[in-house]
Amino acid sequence: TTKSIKSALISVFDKTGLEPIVRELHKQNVTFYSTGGTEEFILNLGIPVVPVEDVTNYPSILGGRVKTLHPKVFGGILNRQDNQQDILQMQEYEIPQIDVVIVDLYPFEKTVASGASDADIIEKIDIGGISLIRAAAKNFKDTVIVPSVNEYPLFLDIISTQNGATTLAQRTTFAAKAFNVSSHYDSAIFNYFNKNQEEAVLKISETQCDILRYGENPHQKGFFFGDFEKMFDKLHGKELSYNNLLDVDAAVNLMSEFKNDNPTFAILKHNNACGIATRKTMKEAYLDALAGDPTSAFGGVLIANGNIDLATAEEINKLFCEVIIAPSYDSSALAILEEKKNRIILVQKEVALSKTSVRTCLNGVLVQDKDLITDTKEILKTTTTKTATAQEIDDLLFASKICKHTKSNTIVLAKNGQLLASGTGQTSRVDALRHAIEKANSFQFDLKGSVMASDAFFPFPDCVEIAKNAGITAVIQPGGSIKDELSIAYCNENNVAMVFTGIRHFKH
Ligand code: 93A
Repeated sequence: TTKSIKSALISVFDKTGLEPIVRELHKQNVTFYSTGGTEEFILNLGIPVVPVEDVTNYPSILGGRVKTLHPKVFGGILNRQDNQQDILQMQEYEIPQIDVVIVDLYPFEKTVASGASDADIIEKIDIGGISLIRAAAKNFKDTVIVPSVNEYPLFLDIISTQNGATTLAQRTTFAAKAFNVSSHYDSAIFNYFNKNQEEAVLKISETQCDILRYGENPHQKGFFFGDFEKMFDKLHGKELSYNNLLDVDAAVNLMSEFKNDNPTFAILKHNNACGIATRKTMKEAYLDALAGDPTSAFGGVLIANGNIDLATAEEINKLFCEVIIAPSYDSSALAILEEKKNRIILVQKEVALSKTSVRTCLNGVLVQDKDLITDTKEILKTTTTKTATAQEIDDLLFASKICKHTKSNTIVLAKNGQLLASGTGQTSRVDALRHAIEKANSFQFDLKGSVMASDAFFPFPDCVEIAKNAGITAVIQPGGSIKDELSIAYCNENNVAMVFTGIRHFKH
């Protein structure tokens, strides 16, 4: 499985570091094939080289777009040396054997970063080079691929210590590097074409990894694989922690439900909303979000669906909070918010959120579509004789959006565009409801005329009964229990309106 190199095809954009390789291979009597600029470079070293044009009997055409793309070149790379048919065809078509391919691609990413014109960027999409890389890597049993300048030192070391020979293991390693180069290159091109973010993608990139201070707790290591800067401009504050990132994720997902609504402000703790309100001004929205649970708000993550002005910032400044997220800030507001050294201030950019979620499970991963259905007026089915009032419908939909982004089992209580309380992450729905009522009462909310949202159906009529007794007048839930009728009957007897959505919103 050890192969010695007798011929090399070299086509590199960046000629840096090429000379010692060419000289070493030349010492070992290797025949060189090369493209325009690289050929000139080798000739200038006083070393003979065969132009690819002489192999293909074809000039470089279309301004260099087609140089190496030819069966004589790819045949020389892709033929299997233990395949009789391949050997015969190599003779029949006079295809030269190519033992090593050395490529350095057109610098696509650098060209994009330089702010070059679209036309210049497109010309930097390497087609021939990437094909050479993939072909040689596919045929790693016979061919060595050196897919970028970064691999020159390793390759030089191998050929000079092993007399121009490579082992199968070494060629396999180079092939892996090659596909890393080609997949990274195509991802960069994808990102360029997708700059308007029409394709929201989940990206787990090993090149974009932030080492976090620690994981969920100080004794756990933590990393973030992703492009935070693509989604946020960080204006101020300390480094984001693992838990901050999770809260920021929960916050932007929650707030995406209220994007086009009146000023809306939410406060999150442990990935759940502890306060959220929609009002005429951002300051009112903040104050009513805070009123939802001023105790939990301490150290929370804050998010607004619109600009944060001075009046809002003055109120926020009274609270100790970890992170503030908004699409924009008045400069006077920023000046105040930046007074606290550690407070993290983020500008959320207009970037689409991935439509997929991933989490580890049993030494594997669970991947799923995110819950992208938002309950709307159109899907509501009234199941009771009492129909919900217009205000109640608004509140039911408001509560259901919060419910969708709260850990199951959950019950959300709301009134007049304000979260009054929620029960989150309980093992029983009754517990979630009891907890929510107790919480709302503890903050002196009057639950009379408030509404209740449930992330899943009621298996028994106990929840509607407890809700009614607390003053709740309208309920939204998916429905679908075999005992739905019991809950409906209770509501009918007690003048409660209930709508079904048909859509469950578990979040675990
Ligand atoms: O425009 S290309 O996609 N068409 C080709 O057929 C081709 N073959 C090699 N670009 C092509 N290359 C690239 O040319 C190589 O990847 C390398 O980056 C560059 C080397 O050109 P030169 O030797 O003329 O400097």
